[in-house]
Amino acid sequence: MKNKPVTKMGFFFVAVLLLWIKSYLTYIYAFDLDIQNGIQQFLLFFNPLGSALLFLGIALFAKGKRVGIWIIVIDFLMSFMLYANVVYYRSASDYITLPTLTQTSNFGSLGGSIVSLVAWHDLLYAVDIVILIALYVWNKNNWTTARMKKRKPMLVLATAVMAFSINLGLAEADRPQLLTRTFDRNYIVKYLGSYNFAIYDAYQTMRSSTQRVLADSSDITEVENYTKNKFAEPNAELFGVAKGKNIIKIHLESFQSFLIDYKLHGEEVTPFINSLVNDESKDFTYFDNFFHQTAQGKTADAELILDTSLYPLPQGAAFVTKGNNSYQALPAILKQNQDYTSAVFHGDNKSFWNRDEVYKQFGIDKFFDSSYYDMSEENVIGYGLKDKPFFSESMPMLESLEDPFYAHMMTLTHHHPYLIDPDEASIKPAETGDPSVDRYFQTARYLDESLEQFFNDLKESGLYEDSVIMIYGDHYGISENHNKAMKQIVGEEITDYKEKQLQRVPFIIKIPGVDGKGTVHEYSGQIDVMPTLLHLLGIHSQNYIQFGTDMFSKGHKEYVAFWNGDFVTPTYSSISGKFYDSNGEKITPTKDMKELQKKVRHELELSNKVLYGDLLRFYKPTEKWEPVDASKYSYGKTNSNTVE
Ligand code: GP9
Ligand code: MN
Repeated sequence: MKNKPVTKMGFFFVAVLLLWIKSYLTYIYAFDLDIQNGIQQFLLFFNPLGSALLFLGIALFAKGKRVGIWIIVIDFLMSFMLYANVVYYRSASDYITLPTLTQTSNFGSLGGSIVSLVAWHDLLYAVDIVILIALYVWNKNNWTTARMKKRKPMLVLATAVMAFSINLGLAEADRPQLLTRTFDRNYIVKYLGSYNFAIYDAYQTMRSSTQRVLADSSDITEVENYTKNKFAEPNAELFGVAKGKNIIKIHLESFQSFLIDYKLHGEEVTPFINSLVNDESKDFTYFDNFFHQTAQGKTADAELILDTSLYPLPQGAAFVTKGNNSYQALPAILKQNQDYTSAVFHGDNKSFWNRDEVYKQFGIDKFFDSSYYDMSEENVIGYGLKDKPFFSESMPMLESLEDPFYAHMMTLTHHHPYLIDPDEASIKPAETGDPSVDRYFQTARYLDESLEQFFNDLKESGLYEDSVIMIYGDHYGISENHNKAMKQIVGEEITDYKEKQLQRVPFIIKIPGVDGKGTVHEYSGQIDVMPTLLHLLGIHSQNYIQFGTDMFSKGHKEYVAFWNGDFVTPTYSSISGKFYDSNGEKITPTKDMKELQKKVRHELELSNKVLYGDLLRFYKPTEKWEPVDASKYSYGKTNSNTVE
């Protein structure tokens, strides 16, 4: 029987089909992509098609029989990239990015073990290429030497673009702002595939390195002058009171201050947090005019602001786009000044928000990510580990840290869309008819209960008494898309002014040996936390590049700036360029107000410059400051999680 020869186009479609199947099987078997719904399932299957059509399609422009060679070469390159990711993933549970390729330390640590990471059955990754080569050899003699008519490859590329648009559209519907907010490599691979991820990564890296190349050491001088001038002298009574004390910093996910003392169905929503705020033992100080200052990077921005006293970037998360910058962050400063050990506890994948990269630059010694916790089904909801098992499983790890430590406990359950198992909900939902607003109170109650449980455990372990305990809300939980429901919750129209007022999050602190001040009404924001802590520990902060000021200082600056140039003060606010008095009435700005507006914008610009230009690499804050060596750190339970 005589076989019909395979045409060039036939050959192309076989290649597309094989690459498509191979990629899909790889996604399923080699990566742990945490597929949660039908759309994600479909996209995972669908996304290699667009990439295969696009890249292999380029080969169709070649002349004559070379079409076949080019298809094989491109197919080989794509397969090689896919396979390299598979091998890297086996060791790092992460995908290769350009910065990881250039950090020799990363691949250095992989080098020795690379042999142990490959297996004989990996040859299956080459099966399709062998098939293609065989097909090519058998059929090429039947192919013409002429170039194909442009119409065909153009049609293929147009189909590829269409497939990609459908892919991106569905991905955005399931996960809004997938590309602009730059959350997690895992998400991009899940939604768009590993080939598109590589392009996205290359684009981000190139953009970032141009900004970096254009900066030079003189750029930091203007910033230094500005922050030194803004600096507020420490409060002499409190300077150094917490020197060498353990610090336990608790992140309340999506917790807005309006929850405090709020009553739903006649019940307090967060009775435990309320008891700290209205503290009778007078241990705690609560700042009720404290604002979150985060932008698109949400949680990651809150972490950035609190640990570096820099503003978030207007686009994307600096944790991701500036994850390889040099930083002079709190963990490293505490280590270098008072030999602190730093640790982050969080029941989510370590690569979320690029934490496993940026934490190295912060000098964070240990990162207890989801690989350290029991992530079985009953323990997990929404994004990750439920807060109650999170806190209880964290206890032994917390106790294992060497003193003094700076420990950051990051909760997660009280996160949009505020899912909770019915048997764990101890308060009825609100009744606005907007499901996420209604459930917001239930997960807040759950968080409150988990915090009480953690406090009891801390007391039992003996860690409570002598530690600084600091609690903060990371960002809003109810966005302006829910203003209709929020009107019912707070009992008034959510105007632009009111919306800004709702950006308050709690800041609550206990300093051992110091009486709490009850509720303090001073205006402050997340940017002020780092200098405040440094001064409590007896470390002068004026030499570090910081945009905030010590909240306990008499010279504390009472304006809170937001990434877009808005700001609030105790007497007036500026929102989208308009000015309001403290009753929310529009006012004509005075000269002073306009001046502050200018100053705020300038301040934000300087902070952005630091991040865009990676300017801290040029700056030596103190004589003995040693730049952080990222190669000393690695995270995740499978790796050695130590710094020494
Ligand atoms: C995920 C968690 C949530 O690890 O930090 O991030 P968010 O969506 O709040 O930025
Ligand atoms: Mn968050």
